[in-house]
Amino acid sequence: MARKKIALIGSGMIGGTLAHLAAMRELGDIVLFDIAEGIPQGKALDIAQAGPVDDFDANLKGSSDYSDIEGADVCIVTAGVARKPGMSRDDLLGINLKVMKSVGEGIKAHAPNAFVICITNPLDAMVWALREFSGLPHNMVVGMAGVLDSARFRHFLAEEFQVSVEDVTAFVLGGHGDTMVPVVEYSTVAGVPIPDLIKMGWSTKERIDAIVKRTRGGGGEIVALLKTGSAYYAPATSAIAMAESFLKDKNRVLPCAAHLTGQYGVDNLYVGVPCVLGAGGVEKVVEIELNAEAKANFQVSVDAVKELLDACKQIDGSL
Ligand code: TXD
Repeated sequence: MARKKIALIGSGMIGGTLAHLAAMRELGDIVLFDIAEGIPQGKALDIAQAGPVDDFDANLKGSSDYSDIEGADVCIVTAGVARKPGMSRDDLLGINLKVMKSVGEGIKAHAPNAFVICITNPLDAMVWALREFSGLPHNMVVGMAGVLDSARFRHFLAEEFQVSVEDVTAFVLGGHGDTMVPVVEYSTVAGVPIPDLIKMGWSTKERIDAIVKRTRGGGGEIVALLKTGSAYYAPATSAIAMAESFLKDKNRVLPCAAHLTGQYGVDNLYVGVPCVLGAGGVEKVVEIELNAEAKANFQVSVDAVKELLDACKQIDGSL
């Protein structure tokens, strides 16, 4: 059986980390693509030279030519400009929309059967635009944000409860970052929901509220510390979990920015919801009954995404 092919469009901090993780896990052969001269080739060679030490077999190629992504099974898109300190995700809109156009056209021409994971910010708008420009089926194009946001939430909760991160699950909905909606009733330690843990004296509502706030600002906290660029280890790890669920048909239930067609009362928008990811891409959207507070917060998120899409349509009349 031929190896799977993974195309990484954008070979910056997240793209390079994705390549390293995909190679170490032997998910397939890897093409690093970038418009920056020499970067994808240099990273491909560097990671390939880790293979003999770490015992992984993967062919890695760096390229600035879309024909090299031909027939890719998975494309992970990080191409664009990363957020700098003081810059909001939305400031990135104009620049990254143009990037999505060229990437979408490249995927359409060379990897129309791929499962596409978009990471570029502002995420919920970029994944929508990328789908439009690529013309791929909606179930095969998703955005990565929820796995990262829920991982941040789980990390902070595990610290709060002094338990292993393995046993903390988090249920998050909505847009990336600022407008994410953690549903605490469905977030648990080994199946015990957070409200019950509060009743048991493991934490307080105030402390959980502070954790939710910190999670929403999790990206900005790292940007402020790094000073140049944004987070990349956890974002790359999160996208690899999604790619792996597709490639191995694992049917993992992961929060993704998915195209909604009426679920949660939303039509024709990409918003973060839990999805079953398998060989068919998004195989199912998990739709739960929301309480009034979560519903209101989710609506804020949906409105923010709508606003971004309107701005995209203003910039590019073809959308
Ligand atoms: O949860 C999430 N979705 C995110 C999103 C979490 C963290 C960071 N997030 C966003 O991912 C971030 O705001 C950026 O929009 C992307 C990529 O972040 P990264 O840290 O990898 O950015 P880099 O290092 O600047 O890499 C971007 C690369 C860089 O090498 C450029 O030369 C390249 O993109 N680039 C392009 N490649 C191909 N084609 C075009 N047109 C292009 N333009 C720039």
